[in-house]
Amino acid sequence: MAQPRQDTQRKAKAGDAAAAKQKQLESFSQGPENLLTTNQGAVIPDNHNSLRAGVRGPTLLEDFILREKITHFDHERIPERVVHARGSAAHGYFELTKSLVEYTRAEFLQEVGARTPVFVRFSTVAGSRGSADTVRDVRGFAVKFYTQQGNYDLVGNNIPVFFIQDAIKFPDLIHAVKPEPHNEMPQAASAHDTFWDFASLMPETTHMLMWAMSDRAIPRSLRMMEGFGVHSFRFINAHGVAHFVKFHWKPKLGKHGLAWDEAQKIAGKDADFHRRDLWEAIASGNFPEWELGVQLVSEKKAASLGFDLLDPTKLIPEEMVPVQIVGRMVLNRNPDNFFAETEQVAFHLGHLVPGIDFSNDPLLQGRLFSYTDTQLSRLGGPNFHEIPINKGVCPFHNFQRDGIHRMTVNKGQAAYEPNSVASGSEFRVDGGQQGFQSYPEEMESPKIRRRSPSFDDHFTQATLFFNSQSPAEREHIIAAFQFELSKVENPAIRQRMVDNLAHVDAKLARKVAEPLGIAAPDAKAAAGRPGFRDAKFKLPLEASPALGMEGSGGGIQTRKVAILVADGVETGAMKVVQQALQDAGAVCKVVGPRLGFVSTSSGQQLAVDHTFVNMPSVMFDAVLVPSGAAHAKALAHTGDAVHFVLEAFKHCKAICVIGEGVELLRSMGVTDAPGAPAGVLVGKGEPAQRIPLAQEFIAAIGKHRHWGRANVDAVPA
Ligand code: HDE
Repeated sequence: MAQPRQDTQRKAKAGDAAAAKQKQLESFSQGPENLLTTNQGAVIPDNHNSLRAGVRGPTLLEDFILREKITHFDHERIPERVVHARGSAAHGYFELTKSLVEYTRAEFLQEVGARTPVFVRFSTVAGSRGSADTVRDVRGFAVKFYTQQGNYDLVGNNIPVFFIQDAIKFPDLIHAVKPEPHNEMPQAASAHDTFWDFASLMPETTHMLMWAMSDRAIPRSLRMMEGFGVHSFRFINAHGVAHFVKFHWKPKLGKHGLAWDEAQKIAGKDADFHRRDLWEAIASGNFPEWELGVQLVSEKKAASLGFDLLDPTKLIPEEMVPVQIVGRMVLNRNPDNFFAETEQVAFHLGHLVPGIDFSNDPLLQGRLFSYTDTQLSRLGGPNFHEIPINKGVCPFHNFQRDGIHRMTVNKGQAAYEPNSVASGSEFRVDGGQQGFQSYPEEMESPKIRRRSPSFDDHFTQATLFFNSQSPAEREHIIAAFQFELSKVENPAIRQRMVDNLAHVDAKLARKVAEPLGIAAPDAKAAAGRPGFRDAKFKLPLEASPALGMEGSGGGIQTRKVAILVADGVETGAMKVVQQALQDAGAVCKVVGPRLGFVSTSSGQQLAVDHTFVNMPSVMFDAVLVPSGAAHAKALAHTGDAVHFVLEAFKHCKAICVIGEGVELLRSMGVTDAPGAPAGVLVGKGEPAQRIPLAQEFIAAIGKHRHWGRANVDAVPA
């Protein structure tokens, strides 16, 4: 008979678990050593020619080698995820830095220093597998913890709220945002009629729309975005006492977004921008790291928040309930095989461990059904837990048997419980108190299809979010609404949307409406439409600074700096600045007119990493233009080089020019006169000035972007 899990096994060290997981995955990825064979092991004599009747004759049906190869190829695609199809993932570990013993009995959250292996998959939501990384969209942030009590999945997003309050609206939301069904356009974009039609008819989407139109939806890097569990979950401690908990991942590198124009250009120049960035950072030993934070709320406090924490369109402002940091997550290993790991990983909110439980959030409850169900069609049957990336590191036993793709060879006569014929003497193998215990919440209520009135406020937190942004971030939100709605062909939809926005902020709505060829926003018209609710629950704060991103710091670690060069470049000052940048963790690349070398002013050769065309400015965070008269003149006469700097200027990036490099700025109409635009540094390059210039440049890059920079709209890049 199957044995209950042994305590000793559960207490195995987390390090062993990580090694076991690694071994499990390695054994999966081993291939034939030197000879190609069929899947049955027959050595293939010739992998270039099929079996034919004569050198110019027809191919023979008996060529089992050809048939096996092509048959396997014909079937090597599986259905992509219905949402979150495009993803990138990495292995790593979670380390507890503060014990949560007071709140939960989950074993991996007890002992400070305990490490649990993790696999994390980031994703966009709407696009297909091959779509671009930098589209405007929510990002998935799904973490699988391989704990000694079983796998625990925290399947979250990079935005702490959601579009809808009830799972029954999810298929409608996704049908609206996906490419339109008659022509399958547009790909990976919400800027089209059906999305905004749905959104404008469902005012509960408003808070999430504010986030989706903010820079959160175009992250600079997956390594520079926050993650959220979104729903309220429950922690339950060893005494059965429960607290609501909201999960937060806080990136060490700060939270940063791209410029919208830049995001669109990157989508064409390097559709794998985020995937490459994550891969390269890990491959170069710059392991991304997040802190895990929790907001803990007692049942009593939950009742006094002023909004309902079961409503997934609401967040709990950090100023009301502080986020306590309890651990850190480090991603330190790239996958060995994209399909085997990133594609086949199966997340599910129902992968829980004792001590963590659900709440009655109606969106969460609906997700519980969906995730296993979708794997059945995506991964082809009920045995996907046996795929190495999904397999737990602790033993598991039950009497579930057989089915398509079953790998385990279960032995013995009994596949039922209770039984008396298996090797053990027990009749039952229930785990009792050591097993998963649901929170014994009292329930006696009528069956009903109705929203709670406590879900009726659709605007207060949308306003809070808007008020919490810096002036530049607000402008970005306005511009994003304008862009998206300008792509909506039906003016009635545009009108309905701005009417709704008038309930968030009158000025916001007015500005959004300005270029859209519609009437001024009409808050009253919005309020008269079906589905409109505006209960306006009072919040004890006007703004929550934690909701903005500008100035979130994080240093210049892994930031990419382009050093623009042409023949005649003077490298004395350049090398000092470059060294200082590299010492601070930045990655510098020399970008020139051609690959190979340029000659320096002293007749040396300087290696060129990229050309102005193959690695344009949107791939970099900052630009350095060294001195050298001939070089500066050549750059100023090279359209691609001028465009490079103009574009970096327009995207508000830090720019440092040395000596004659200023020619390039002048050719763009930007001068070095006092009051030069924010984040544009001009140095003469004399020896005593080099280090201070480098330091100023590092500080300017550390600000991420100089969003307030004047006159960027006038720049034709
Ligand atoms: Fe998902 N979601 N979702 N979702 N979700 C899926 O599961 C679903 C929701 C999230 O990297 C699917 O395996 C429903 C919220 C992430 O593999 C599917 C509802 C949040 C991922 C599914 C939601 C998420 C998914 C598609 C409303 C943030 C990618 C493939 C009730 C808290 C996981 C799959 C990965 C994936 C259903 C809403 C996050 C179809 C029905 C809210 C990060 O099962």
